[in-house]
Amino acid sequence: MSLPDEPFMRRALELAARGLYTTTPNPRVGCVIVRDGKIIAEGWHERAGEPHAEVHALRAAGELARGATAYVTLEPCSHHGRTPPCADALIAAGVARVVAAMQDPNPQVAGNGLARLAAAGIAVESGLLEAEARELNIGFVSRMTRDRPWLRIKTGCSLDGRTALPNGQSQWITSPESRADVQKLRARSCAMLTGIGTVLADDPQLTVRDFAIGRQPLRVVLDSRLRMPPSAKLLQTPGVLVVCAEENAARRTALEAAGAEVMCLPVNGRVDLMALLLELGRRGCNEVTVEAGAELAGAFARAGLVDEWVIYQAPVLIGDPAKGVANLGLASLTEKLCPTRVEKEAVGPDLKWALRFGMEE
Ligand code: AOF
Ligand code: ZN
Repeated sequence: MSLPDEPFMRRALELAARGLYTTTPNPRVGCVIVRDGKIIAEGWHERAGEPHAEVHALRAAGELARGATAYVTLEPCSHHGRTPPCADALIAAGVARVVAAMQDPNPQVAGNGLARLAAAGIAVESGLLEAEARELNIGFVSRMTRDRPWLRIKTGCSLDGRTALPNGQSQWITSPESRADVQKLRARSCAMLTGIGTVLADDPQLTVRDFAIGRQPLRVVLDSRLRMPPSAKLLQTPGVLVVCAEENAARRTALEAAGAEVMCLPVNGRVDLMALLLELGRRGCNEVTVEAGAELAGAFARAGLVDEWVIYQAPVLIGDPAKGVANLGLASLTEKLCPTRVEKEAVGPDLKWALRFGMEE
């Protein structure tokens, strides 16, 4: 692959990112078609069930696609899903060369798309800006390779790592800018997850409210003993799953009447976190964001299930005896959570940390 290819793939990645909030359960994919060093057509995947990125771009290119190069952020598909194979569409259009950023981790494709193009005599390359492409679809890659979503915890805290007063009050520690940024995390998530403690203390909605994305994430509440009140604000928007560890017919009926789906996934008297993530994977969840207190955050961390921890740290002090970020139950400092990658950026007056733990290659 030569250097001149890179700007075209960057443009394709930019187009792919336009689907950040809408493609779920499908990946975000962009495509540009280039002739004589110029972009003649662009496309991106917007919504599952609608045409893939390549099809949009090929339609825009028309006859000019013959002999052109297509840059795609994901290997063109070779299977009949909700839509026909993009590899066939590229072959039919007479494209001469296809450059992909990465292989499709979907086992139904997994190299077959590129192989089909090559068999048709098309020059095929893969791996250009692969890290960027994987990052854009980290949740899709997770679900395809591990059968479970990418699990992100979001925490808002003070400089001294406090998330709430002992009486539960937590609104607000971080700035409006941080809270607006959290709306973006929610919007890119397939599901938002919280615990019954947070529901009882804050009565959150966990919805996307700052902008319209045409859907709301599934809202999941871990509620071992089904204490969730049917009047909880969460239930004002459809799409709530309450997961318990103990059946209670009367409470189940009341929650179901309030519109919730109730599911029992017990292990040793608590909700089986791994079983829950596998269930969310089966439902097509790519990215799941946890907004919860120290107990649930700690439980995911102790189970080794946290892929990413996003912490909005406000420059304020709350002091003892306020609540901390997570109950990790460490016996020794050798057990402290050490991320494999750390990024930080300013968000308004706050500092946003993104700690990575999962799926490093
Ligand atoms: C592409 N280009 O733009 C996307 C692809 O049900 P379908 O037909 O939408 O197929 C979904 C699968 O196709 C998805 O799981 C992934 O493997 C691939 N997504 N492929 O060539 C695209 N969105
Ligand atoms: Zn396709």
